[in-house]
Amino acid sequence: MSKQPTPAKDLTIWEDAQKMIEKARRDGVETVWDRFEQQQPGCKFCELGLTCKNCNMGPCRISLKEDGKMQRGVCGADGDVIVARNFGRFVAGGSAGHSDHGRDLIEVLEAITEGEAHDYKISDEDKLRRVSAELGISVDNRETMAIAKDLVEACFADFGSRRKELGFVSRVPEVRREIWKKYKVMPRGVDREIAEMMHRTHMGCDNDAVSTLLHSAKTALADGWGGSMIGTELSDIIFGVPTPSRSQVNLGVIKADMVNILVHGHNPVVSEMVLAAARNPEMIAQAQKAGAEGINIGGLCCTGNELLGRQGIPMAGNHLMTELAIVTGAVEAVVVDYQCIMPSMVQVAACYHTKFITTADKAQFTGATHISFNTATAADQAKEIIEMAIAAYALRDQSRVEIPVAAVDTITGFSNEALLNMLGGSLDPLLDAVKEGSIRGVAAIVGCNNPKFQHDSQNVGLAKELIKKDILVLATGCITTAAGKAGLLVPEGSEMAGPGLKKICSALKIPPVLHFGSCVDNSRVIHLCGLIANALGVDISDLPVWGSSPEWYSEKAVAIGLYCVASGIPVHIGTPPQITGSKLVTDIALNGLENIFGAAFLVEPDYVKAAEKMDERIKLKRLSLGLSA
Ligand code: SF4
Ligand code: MSK
Repeated sequence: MSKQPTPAKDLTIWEDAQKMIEKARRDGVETVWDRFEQQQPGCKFCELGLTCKNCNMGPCRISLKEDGKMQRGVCGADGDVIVARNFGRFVAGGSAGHSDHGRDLIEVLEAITEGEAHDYKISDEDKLRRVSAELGISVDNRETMAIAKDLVEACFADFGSRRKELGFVSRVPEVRREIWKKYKVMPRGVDREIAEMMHRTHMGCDNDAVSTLLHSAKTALADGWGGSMIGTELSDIIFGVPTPSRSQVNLGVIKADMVNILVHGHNPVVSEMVLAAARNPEMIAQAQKAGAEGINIGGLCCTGNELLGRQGIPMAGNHLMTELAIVTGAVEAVVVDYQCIMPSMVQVAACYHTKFITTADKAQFTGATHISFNTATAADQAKEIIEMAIAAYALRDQSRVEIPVAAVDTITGFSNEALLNMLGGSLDPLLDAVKEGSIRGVAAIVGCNNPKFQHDSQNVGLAKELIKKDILVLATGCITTAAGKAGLLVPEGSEMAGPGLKKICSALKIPPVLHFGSCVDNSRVIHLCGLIANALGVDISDLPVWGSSPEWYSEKAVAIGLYCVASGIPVHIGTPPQITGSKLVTDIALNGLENIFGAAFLVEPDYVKAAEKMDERIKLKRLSLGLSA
C-alpha cells in the first residue's frame, strides 16, 4: 500500500501554502517537502559534522562511538578539528555570498561614476556624503561624483588585504574593538578573511578547533561590518533609503488578470530595473494589447524585501513559498539574481507557462533562459524580460489558475534613518522607552524557512511571544512575509503586544514588528546596536537585545548569527548547525563564546521556551543597566 502524503496543514501554517501544496499534488508537481521526505533519514555523520572531504586521502568520517576505531581521519585530524573546519567553511560560504553581493553594488556605483551605467543614478546624495565622511573621505565643497569615486575606492579597499581594520569598524564601540584586538579577530579585509579560512582548513594547517573557530568569528565580522554593510549602504545610496509605506503580502498579490512577474534573489540591481520597465507606459500598453489589465511585479525572498522596503511592491512569499507561487498557474515570469533560489524552480516553471529567467552569470540554472545582465544595458534588458513575460501571458491556461487567498495589508520599509526620522531625529525617545520599560528589549528575527519545521510556525510563534513580553521585533529576510500574513506588520498588530509596546506603537502609529529589510540588511541591526551602545556609553553586549533565526537554513544565516554574537548580540537558533559531533565545539558555541564576546548561541526548537529564555536574559541585562526587569 502506498504511503499517504503528509497533510498540507502539517507542513505549513498558511492557507495559501496549504492550498497550493494540494494543487501541486493534483498537478503532479514535486515540491521541497516531497524531496525533504525522500531524503530521510539523513546521514548521521554529516548531521554531526563528522565527515571530512578536504583531501583525497579521504573522504573520512569519525566514529559515533567514543572508543574503538575511526577516532581520526587518515591524516590524523580528530572530530573537534573536523567539525571546526567544516563550520569554518560554512561561515566562509555565507560571508562570501553576502559580501560578493556587496561588491556588486560597488561595481554599480563605480559604473555610475564612470558614466557607464546610464540607467542607474545616485538617488540619495545626503547619504553618500554622510557615509563617505564616516569613512574619512573629504566631502566639503566637492562634486558628488568625486566623492562617489573615493567611496568606491574605500569600499574596494575593504575587500583587500592591506587594511588593519575595515572602514565601518569606526561604528563599533571602543570597548568592543578592544575585545576584537585582544582575541585577534579584528576583521581586516573581506576577501582576506574568507581566503584565510579556506587556507586554514586545508589539510595540514589550522589543527586546533578553538583557533579555527576564532577565525570563523573574524570571517563573519568581515561580512557583517564589511561586505554586508557595504551592500546595504550602497544600495541605499543608489536606490534610496527605505521609508515606511503600505503594501501587501501572500499569494493574493498575484493577480489573475495581470501579467505577473515575480522577482527573486537578493540584489536590487536587476529587480529595480525590471520594476522600472514594468511601469513604462509602452510596456503596459503592450500587456494590455495582449489582453491583460497591466503588469504586476511581486517579490519573493530578499530581492522582494529590497523592493518592498524602497518601492512598496507586494510580497508573494518567502523561501518555502517560491515554488508554490508558480503553482498558482498565473505567473508569467520569475526573474532571479542569486542566493536562496531553489534549482527546482526550473522544473516547476516547466509544468506551467512560466518563463524562468536568470540574470547573473554567477548564478546560472540548467534549463533556464539566461540574460547576462549588464549595468550598461540594464533598461533595455529589463524591457526584454517584460516582453518575454507578456509573450508568456498568451500561453497561460486560465483553467489552471488558482489564486488561493486575498492579500493582507502591511506597513514596511523601516531603516535606521526612518526610525530616527520617526523619533524626531534622535534615539532618545527609543532609549527613554527602553529605560522606562515600555520597550523591555529588542530582538531581530532573521527569516529563512526550513522544512524541518512546519513552515513559519516558529517565525510567527516566536515573534508573537516576544511582542507579548514588550520586546520590539525587527524583521529581516523571509520572516517579513510571515509577519505580514500574521497581521504583525500593521499598527493594529500591537493588539497582540504587551501593554508597554502597545502604548509606544499607538503613539508612533507603528507595527510591533518593524520590517528592517533583507538578510544583508542585518548590517542595519548591528549598526543600530552600535549607535545605541555608543549613546549609552556601554558595550553592545550590555544591551537587552537578541538575534534569532528560528527556521534558519543557509550558510548566510550562520554568518549573520556569528557576526551578531561576535558583536555582543546573543543569537537564538531553532536547530543546531552541523557541529554537535564535537563536544568541544558545541560547548564553545553555547557557552565559551559568552566568555569571549559576552554573547553566545542558544539552540531551542520550541519557540515558547525560546522566548522565555530570551526574556530571562533581557531581564538580567536590564537589571545590570540599573533598569527595572
Ligand atoms: Fe580525511 Fe584528513 Fe583528508 Fe579530511 S583532510 S579527508 S580527515 S585525510
Ligand atoms: S532569502 S537567507 S531564506 S532570509 Fe535572504 Fe530568506 Fe534566509 Fe534566504
